[in-house]
Amino acid sequence: MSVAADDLVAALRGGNRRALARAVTLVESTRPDHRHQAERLIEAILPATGGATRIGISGPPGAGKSTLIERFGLDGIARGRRIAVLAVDPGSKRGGGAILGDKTRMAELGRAPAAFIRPSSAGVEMGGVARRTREAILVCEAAGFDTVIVETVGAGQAETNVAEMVDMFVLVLPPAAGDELQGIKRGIVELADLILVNKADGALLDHARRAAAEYANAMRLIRPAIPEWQVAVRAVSALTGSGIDAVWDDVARFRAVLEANGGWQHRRAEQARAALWTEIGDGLVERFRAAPAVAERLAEIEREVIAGARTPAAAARLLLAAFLGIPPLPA
Ligand SMILES: Nc1nc2c(ncn2[C@@H]2O[C@H](COP(=O)(O)OP(=O)(O)O)[C@@H](O)[C@H]2O)c(=O)[nH]1
Ligand SMILES: [Mg+2]
Repeated sequence: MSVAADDLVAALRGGNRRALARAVTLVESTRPDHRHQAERLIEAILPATGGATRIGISGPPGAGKSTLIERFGLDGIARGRRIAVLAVDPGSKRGGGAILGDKTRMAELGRAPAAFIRPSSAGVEMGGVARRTREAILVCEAAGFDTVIVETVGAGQAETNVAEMVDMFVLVLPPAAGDELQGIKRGIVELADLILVNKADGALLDHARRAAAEYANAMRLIRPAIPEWQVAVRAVSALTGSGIDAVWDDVARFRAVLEANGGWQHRRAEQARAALWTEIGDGLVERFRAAPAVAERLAEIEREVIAGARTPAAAARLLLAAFLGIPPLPA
C-alpha cells in the first residue's frame, strides 16, 4: 500500500474520527480507483474487524427509530460502549431529506466523543448499498467501535438486506395493533430477534402495551429461528427513555445465548457465504452487460422479450451463449 494509505490505516486504527470519516467515504465511492483503494484498505484492516456487536434497526418510517437509537446510544455510552450508527437508504429520491432530519434528531449522540453517526448518501442501487454498508461496518470496527447500529431508512428490500449483515435484528414498531399496521410485511417480523413497540408514553401508553402483548402472542406461534431464543417484545418510549436501557441487557443476553450454542459464528459465516455469492453475481452481471457481444444485442432482445416475441428463458440462453462465445444451449 502507498504511504498515504498506510497513514489512513494507522489513523483509523487509532480511532481518529477524520480518518474514519475518510475511510467510510472511500468504501462508499463507486469510482473504480477508489474502489481499488477501498479493497486494499479493507484487506489491511481485516484482522482488526469482527469485534463489534452489529445491530440492525428497522421499522416503518415515523416509528421512532432515530429517536430510539439516540436514547439507546446515550445509554450505551453511559455503560462504556462506543457506538457507530450507519443509516442505510436505498431509496435514492426521497432519501436525502429523511436522513438529514435523522441527523438533526440524533444531535446529542452525534456530539458524544464515543459515538460516530454516518448518514449514507443516497443514489446507489441496492447491491451497492449492501456492500458499502458491510464495508463501513468493518471500518467502524477497525476504529474501535464495539457496537455498530445500522438503521434502515425506507422499507422493503432494505430491511431484508440489513438483516443479512447484522448479528441482531431489531424491529421498531409504532403503537398500533397488528392489522392496523401497514407496510410491515410478515416476513420482516419473522426476521426480528427483538421487537420494540415504541411511544409507550402519554396517551399512547395503553396502545403500545396492548400492541406489545399482541405481538408477543403472535411471536409465540411462530417457530423461533433460534430454539434457545424466544423473541422478546417490549413496550418502550424513546422519548422518556422508559424500557430503553433494558434493551442493552437483551443484546447481552442474545449474544450470550448465541455464543453458547455456536449461532453467533454460524450466522456470520452464513452471511459471509451469502455476500460472496452476491459479489459473484453482481460481478458477473456487470461483465455480462459490458461484453460487446452482449451489449450490441441486449436492447433489441430485451424489447423482444417485453413484446412477448421471445421467452425470457430463450433470450437469456441466447445472450449467455453470446457472452461465453459458445453456441446456444438447447432448450
Ligand atoms: N410520543 C413519542 N413520540 C416519539 C417517540 N419516539 C419518537 N417519537 C416521535 O416520532 C416521530 C418520528 O421519529 P423518528 O425517530 O424520526 O422516526 P423514524 O422515522 O423511525 O426514524 C418524531 O416526531 C419523534 O419525536 C416516543 O417514544 N414517544
Ligand atoms: Mg429515522
